[in-house]
Amino acid sequence: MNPQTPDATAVNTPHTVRGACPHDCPDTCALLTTVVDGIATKVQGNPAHAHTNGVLCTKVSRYAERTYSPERLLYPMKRTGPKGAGQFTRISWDEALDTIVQRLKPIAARDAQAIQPYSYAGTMGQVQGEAMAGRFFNRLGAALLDRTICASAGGEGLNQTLGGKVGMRVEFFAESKLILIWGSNSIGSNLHFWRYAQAAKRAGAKLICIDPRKTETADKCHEHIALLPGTDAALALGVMHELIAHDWLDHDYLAHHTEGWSKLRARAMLWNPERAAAVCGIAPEQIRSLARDYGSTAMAAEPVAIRMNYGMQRVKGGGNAARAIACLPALVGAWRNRAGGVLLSSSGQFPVNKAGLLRPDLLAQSANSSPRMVNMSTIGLDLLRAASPTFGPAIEAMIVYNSNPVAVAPQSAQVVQGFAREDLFTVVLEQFQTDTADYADILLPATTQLEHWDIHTSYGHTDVLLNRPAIAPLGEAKPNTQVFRELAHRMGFDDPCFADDDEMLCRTAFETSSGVDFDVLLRDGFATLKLPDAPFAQGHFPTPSGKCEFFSQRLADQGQDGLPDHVPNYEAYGESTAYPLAMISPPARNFLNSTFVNVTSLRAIEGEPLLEINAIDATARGITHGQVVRVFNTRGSYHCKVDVSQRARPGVVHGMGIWWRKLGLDGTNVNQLTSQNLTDMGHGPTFYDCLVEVEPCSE
Ligand SMILES: Nc1nc2c(c(=O)[nH]1)N[C@H]1C(S)=C(S)[C@@H](COP(=O)(O)OP(=O)(O)OC[C@H]3O[C@@H](n4cnc5c(=O)[nH]c(N)nc54)[C@H](O)[C@@H]3O)O[C@H]1N2
Ligand SMILES: Nc1nc2c(c(=O)[nH]1)N[C@H]1C(S)=C(S)[C@@H](COP(=O)(O)OP(=O)(O)OC[C@H]3O[C@@H](n4cnc5c(=O)[nH]c(N)nc54)[C@H](O)[C@@H]3O)O[C@H]1N2
Ligand SMILES: [Mo]
Repeated sequence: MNPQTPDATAVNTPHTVRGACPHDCPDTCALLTTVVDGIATKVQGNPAHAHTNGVLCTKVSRYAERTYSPERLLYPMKRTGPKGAGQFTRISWDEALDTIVQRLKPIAARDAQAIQPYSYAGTMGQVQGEAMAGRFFNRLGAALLDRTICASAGGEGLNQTLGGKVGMRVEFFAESKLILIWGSNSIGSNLHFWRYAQAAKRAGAKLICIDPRKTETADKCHEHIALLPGTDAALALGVMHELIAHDWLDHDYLAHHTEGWSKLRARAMLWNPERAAAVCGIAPEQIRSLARDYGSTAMAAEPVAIRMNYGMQRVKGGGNAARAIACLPALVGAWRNRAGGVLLSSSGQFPVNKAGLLRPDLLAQSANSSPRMVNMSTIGLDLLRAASPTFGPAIEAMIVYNSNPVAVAPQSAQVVQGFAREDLFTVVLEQFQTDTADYADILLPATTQLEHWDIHTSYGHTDVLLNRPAIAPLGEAKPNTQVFRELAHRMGFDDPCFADDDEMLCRTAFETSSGVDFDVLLRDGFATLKLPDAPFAQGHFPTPSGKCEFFSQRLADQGQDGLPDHVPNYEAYGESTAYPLAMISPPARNFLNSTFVNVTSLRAIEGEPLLEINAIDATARGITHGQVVRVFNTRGSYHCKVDVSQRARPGVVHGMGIWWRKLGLDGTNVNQLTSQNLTDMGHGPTFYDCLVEVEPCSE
């Protein structure tokens, strides 16, 4: 039975509409929205979708509350007060779009590269993400955006080792005998993976969590290795040393399916457990024990699996860390079993028709066929940069959608200074009046996932999901696609692709030859990619050599180390007396990056911006539980409440993310402290490579 009709919004009887969770999370859940008289009354997980299993996280089960929030932006507005003050007045769509075009046209006539799009993963949808926006900016010849803020170091590390964002299928973790949960707070950030891990645990698997923070996930694992931030490659090399020393190796797999084994072997032999442990700030026995578990389980022909997440790659050596960890399964032949190997991201497995969606060919019709690329992780620096022969023109216009850079980009003081520039023209497409929206000249109301079409891939499983609109757009909100369609029309861009509607864009995302059947998506809401169970059992890695590349010739050709190594943090623990604490700023469970911070019921659970600190570090500073503290370094200072907690190891503090600045205690958030230094690979941000000091607040 199919309760859906092609135009669900026109039906007045109660019905359910199949959709997809749009958020930046590996789980990409299938949603069922109940609609009564055109109002979404309930958002649930679709029980028919195996990975979702009918269960949503607390955040997304509040999606209707978020959608109907009285704070939703419902009309276009223009700024009436100073930048950042958040004072706006309602205008018509015509006035808003005409103003934008009048401002963009003269800039484009001089040099369209001065127009900077800025977007990330407010929605992960292929359509409301970059589809029509990409076409618009390509045709315009605007600057490109290097989309590095989340995963580029780990992604590049994986690419250089396995050949892409590929790996184990998530469902097979349920059959593993040993699971290393590495740099991942699965219960907080990847709940639907945790279900598979628990099934494995019930069947006798051992779970080991590798994370500086004693997370709720660490609480539920058999062991927890609380290493110092930015030391994961040292740990992985220490484990390799022990695997070699005890000959817990799959020599046949090494000989046939890996590249550079003798070189890696020599590198690993430099990392005995004592040396690695000293770098990681843990006991050598923890490394020996981890290697014994990993090596002996694999040698007993039992499956050993690693669930990495992006936690370990937000430091200088993030790419090397991901590489070192991704090498481990090949040493012991873990890939031979479908329940063995590693999963960081599955997104590389989806054959998305990016060229059809984004139409890079339109660049040829623009004034710049190869525009400059600006790194989103250094937007503070770049907004403050003057015109120069190397950079090109200063940034004159910012068009922000699906992102909240004023809150999420590093070194916020500079980001704020950049957005506050009087000569910068800023357009923000948003559902809510975020910190970034406060700096808009023109603020445009965006639809939510309940109000628009989209199609989704996932980075945690291998299903495609279709999202149909369940309700009509609220107020005058428009999908991102519609805004760019109308801007294209006003700019005089007449390529027929600008007339494609959203359902057509959904159909474009997967070509018929991809094996993804749109009729199945229309019927079920999801479709599973056809993939082998154990992709690398016989090698066949998508690398240039077809092997797991311990040694990467491509890296060596770039003048980099061809082998993974421990690359110390820019701001390594123990190297500064003024700033002796290493700060990480991991996600809060009830927020998603800075999304949901304004949902009252979720903010109530998180309470206030928090810094977790160990009792030893607190006592040494005269800090007591619940007190307001000042966290500071050379880049700035941030006030928050202190949680004297066992979750923090001595020497490491956790500034839980990512609050809206204006909802914080002093109008800042944790990114006031982070730097714009970049990772070894992928030009990524180094949010967790950050030394600070903490003191009690006098007032
Ligand atoms: N509830 C919730 N879910 C989310 C998000 C959210 O904000 N809230 N964010 C989403 C996003 S954007 C992403 S990219 C994904 C994945 O986002 P991730 O940030 O990877 O997700 P987590 O698994 O929460 O966090 C990573 C873990 O890494 C740990 N960590 C920090 N530094 C290090 C280190 O140097 N080494 C090691 N081994 N561990 C370290 C942190 O303490 C944390 O527990 O999750 C998504 N899911
Ligand atoms: N200190 C620190 N900083 C971090 C991190 C950290 O761990 N620590 N994590 C980093 C990571 S992993 C990431 S991915 C980034 C995340 O950075 P962002 O991708 O910017 O994520 P959000 O903060 O969730 O902001 C997304 C915004 O998009 C809006 N949005 C959602 N759907 C739509 C839509 O359909 N249309 C429009 N126009 N808008 C929409 C939402 O309302 C929200 O305000 O932050 C990074 N920043
Ligand atoms: Mo992310």
